[in-house]
Amino acid sequence: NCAVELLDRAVAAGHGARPALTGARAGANAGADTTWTYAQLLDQVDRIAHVLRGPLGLVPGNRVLLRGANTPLLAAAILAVFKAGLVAVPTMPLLRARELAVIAERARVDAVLCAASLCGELDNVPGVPRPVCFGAPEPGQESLEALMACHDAPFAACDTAAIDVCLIAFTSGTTGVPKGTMHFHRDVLAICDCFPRHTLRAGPDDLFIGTPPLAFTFGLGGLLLFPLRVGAAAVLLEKPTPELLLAAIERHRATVCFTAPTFYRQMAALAPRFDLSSLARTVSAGEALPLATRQAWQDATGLRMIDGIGATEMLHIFIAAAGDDIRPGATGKPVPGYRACILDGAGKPVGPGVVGRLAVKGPTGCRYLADERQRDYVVDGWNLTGDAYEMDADGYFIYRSRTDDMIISAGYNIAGPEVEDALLRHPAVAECGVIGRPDAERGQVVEAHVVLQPGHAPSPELACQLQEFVKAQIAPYKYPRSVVFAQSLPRTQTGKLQRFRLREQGGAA
Ligand code: 3UK
Repeated sequence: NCAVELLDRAVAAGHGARPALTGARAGANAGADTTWTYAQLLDQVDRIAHVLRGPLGLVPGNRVLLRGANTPLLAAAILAVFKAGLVAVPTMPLLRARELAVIAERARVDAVLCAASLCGELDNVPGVPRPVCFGAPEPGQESLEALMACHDAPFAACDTAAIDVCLIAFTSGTTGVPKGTMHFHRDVLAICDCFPRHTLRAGPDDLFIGTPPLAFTFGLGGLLLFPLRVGAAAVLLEKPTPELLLAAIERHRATVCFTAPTFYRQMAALAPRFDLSSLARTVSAGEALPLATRQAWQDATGLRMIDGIGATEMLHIFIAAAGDDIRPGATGKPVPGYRACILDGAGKPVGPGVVGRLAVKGPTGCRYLADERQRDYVVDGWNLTGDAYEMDADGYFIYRSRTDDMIISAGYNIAGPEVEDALLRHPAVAECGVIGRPDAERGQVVEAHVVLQPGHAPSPELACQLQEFVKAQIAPYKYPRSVVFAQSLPRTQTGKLQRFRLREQGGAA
């Protein structure tokens, strides 16, 4: 049982009095941080496990939908579901009724634990069980804490098998349709023994912090499973913004930070106002790390970014580089435990310098809830990630784009992220997203959606300047023939640009 390995063993080994999780509140309660030790976390987990198996009447294998901002109680609920032999179905706090209905239906959930403030959205979801609410429930809501108060005895963990499913994680939906991926108890432990040990080299004195929701396996690993596995502590931020994250790093003296490239971009600009001297390692994942962002972060903090590609299918990061292995422009090499290769359209490996489809194999590949997906994306234990990658002569893996996002214009293959990277070097550009817009003559044309830095205004002249700026850096045929100025870009809650939404929006200005 993975929860026992992560938590009960630590307490039994005398680690009980060490801090495990700190909840950093937002809004009016800012500053009222609470910290649970390992022993206190175990107590909360056991109480919730009793509630699940007792009053809620659940039996091993039942599925529990979880919903809430990153807080110690949500973390305890996830561990309790594991410990009780149930299956956690964590959902992103920003999901709306329509998306929740799809998840609840596909995962066939038997119970719901939901933060009181987010319960309203569930009223509109047909067929989900009535939620048990936590964190200041309102009159009429069933209160998890009230039920927990009646149980103070230790909970005897369910005797699960290594290959019992404990987690159904849904992808964050860069393409709009969330896909359910099933993971075993042993997978949860496997990720803890790969990236954090070999690449991050985390230890008990680390303090983890970051933004990804616990419902996103990037956050579940980085902010809960990894810290517990190495005996360290984590700070969970309820409503992170770049400023709040920087302030929390300073206040708690965090050493390891996990977030996505967009956050690092904004944090780099604000970093001089904070004391970030405690930070030792920062991890970027979720989407490609532009060179311009890597450089801005390094200039602001002196830290070399650890880039890592992970996927919900694989649970966590499987290609990365840290320290002297870092090669700007490349994601890195397979994390020990994983193998990776690049395949052509027919499934044959290609040589260095050729762009193809990334395939990975390791201790964690998933079972999809949908059979067709399993058939098309998992071949002989190798997971196709949907990414176009290339390997250099030294075996470093270089990201190009999502396979379906590759732009084909007048016969040329153009990777949007390369054009984005060029644009981000321009001082007027804060954020950008580059897509292929259908075009009668060229098939597709490169179109850049650009959010300007404060103090810059959209104009045809600036659009031309940006086009010339790109042509001066990369092969001129890649320049954006169309430039659209935007106030903001559509992103998932996990920080990923939603290119499909840019493609849906009307054409160029
Ligand atoms: C993209 C990256 C370039 C890539 C994730 C760390 O992102 C995670 O999982 P998802 O299922 O998406 C997977 C896809 O996201 N991607 C992620 N990281 C990178 N592209 N460089 C990167 N460093 O397209 C991948 O196929 O939402 C990330 C840990 C756990 C995760 N679930």
